[in-house]
Amino acid sequence: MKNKTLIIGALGQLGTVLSAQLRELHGSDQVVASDIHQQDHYDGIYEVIDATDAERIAAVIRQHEITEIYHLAAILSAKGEEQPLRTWHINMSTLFNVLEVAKSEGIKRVFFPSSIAVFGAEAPRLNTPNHAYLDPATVYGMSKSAGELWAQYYYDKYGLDIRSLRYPGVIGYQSLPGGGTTDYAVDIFHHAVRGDDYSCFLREDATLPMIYMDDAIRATIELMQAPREQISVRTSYNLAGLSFSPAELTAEIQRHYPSFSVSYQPDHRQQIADKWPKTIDDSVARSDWGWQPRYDLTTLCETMIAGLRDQYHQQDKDSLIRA
Ligand code: AKB
Repeated sequence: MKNKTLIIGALGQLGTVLSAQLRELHGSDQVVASDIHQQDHYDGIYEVIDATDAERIAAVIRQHEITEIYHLAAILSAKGEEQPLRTWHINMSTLFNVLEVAKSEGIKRVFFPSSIAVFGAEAPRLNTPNHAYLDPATVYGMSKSAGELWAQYYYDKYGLDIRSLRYPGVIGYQSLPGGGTTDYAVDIFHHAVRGDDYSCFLREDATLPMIYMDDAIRATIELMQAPREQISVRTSYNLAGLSFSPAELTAEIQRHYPSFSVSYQPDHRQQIADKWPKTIDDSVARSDWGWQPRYDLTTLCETMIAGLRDQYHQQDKDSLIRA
């Protein structure tokens, strides 16, 4: 039987690109994208799902005979701190809904994204190992680390084939991140390509783990396609792409835009970044299912700039046509 996939949170930063990629891989009729907002012009099958509503998830699963779920909906690190209890409630209730519905509807495989936010002050900040002590300092990180344990629990207790990655900051031109500590690394490109200066909310030396979108999507699909016996981690796999500081990223962008100027006004997000790893050891993912990133800082910058230039160029053309 063919897989039929449901993506929850398909309009988010990762979901936008993952949905398109899965449609390309499996065919548009095999992928159901969903999010909380109504979409009038969506390029594929689309359903409105508020993931706090378990009944609605179950109804869509039955209607489309779904066999596999990617549950991407969550409130991220920086935004989550504005309303801690609401963040906990949304991140956990949506996960429980997916786990319970997956169990009762006999879903074959579930993907649950975790994050480097699960690490806190007690984990080594350099080459942070997969099995480091977890003491997250944000509600988002707490919800991801609790979620990882629930993933393990559903696997052990009910045999649910749930798989997970601890994403670093994801950088892509196709979609915007919303409410994360690593968002600066996308914003900065938009400013550079538009010819604007940029004010960075992290310190210039705030090195963090990041990954280019194509690598993040490929890792997700490779993990989901790996044979079951190759998956030794049922909490979540560390995933590394590259690591850099805002100053290093700025210098690389300035090779393309020499007059691009960045100032640094660290805010509350710097305190979150201060507790996160600088570099990640993803050797378990590499040895279990062959993970290997492809993008370094040079290729990431070239690809981001080319993608955004095209996008802004197209927008300018569209607005000329409308005028
Ligand atoms: C965030 O900054 O909150 C996210 C993440 C690293 O999980 N991008």
